[in-house]
Amino acid sequence: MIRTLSVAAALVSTVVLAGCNAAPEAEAPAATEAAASAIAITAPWSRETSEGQKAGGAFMMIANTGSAADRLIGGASPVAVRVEIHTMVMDGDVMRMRELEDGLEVPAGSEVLLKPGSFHVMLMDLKEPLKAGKKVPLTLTFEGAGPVEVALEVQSAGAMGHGMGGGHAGHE
Ligand SMILES: [Cu+2]
Repeated sequence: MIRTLSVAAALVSTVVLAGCNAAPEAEAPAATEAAASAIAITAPWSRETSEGQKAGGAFMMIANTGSAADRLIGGASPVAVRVEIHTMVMDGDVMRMRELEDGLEVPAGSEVLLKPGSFHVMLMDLKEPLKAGKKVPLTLTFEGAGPVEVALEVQSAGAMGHGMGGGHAGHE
């Protein structure tokens, strides 16, 4: 009888110890990971800039495969002092860029295309010109999904993007 009890006590203490050891690893909730994987970015690209050009646009397709809307709220890149999210608006006969102060919504289960003449990410106060053929790292920050890293493929000056109806750059 006594013997049985001590075996039981030993088992209990083993379980408790195992529980203590496992505890510090229980961090990132699964929901965060699910949200992060709901955002998928395809064909991120940018256009080369000339010497002295202060800003450059970045374009891509952002898909949200999740069941909740997400929002692109900012970004960062080593080539730019800051990164803004812009849209184009008509001002009389002239199209002008405007910063989206509240970011860009990507509705649940849909895609938003960032392209020349429409929504785009703006690399502000470039530290160096963007050169065709180079890859430029860009971190995009989403309200739900958090930071998402992409590499912008820098295309030649006249490029309109891959397969978006604008044709490819004529040379190369
Ligand atoms: Cu812009």
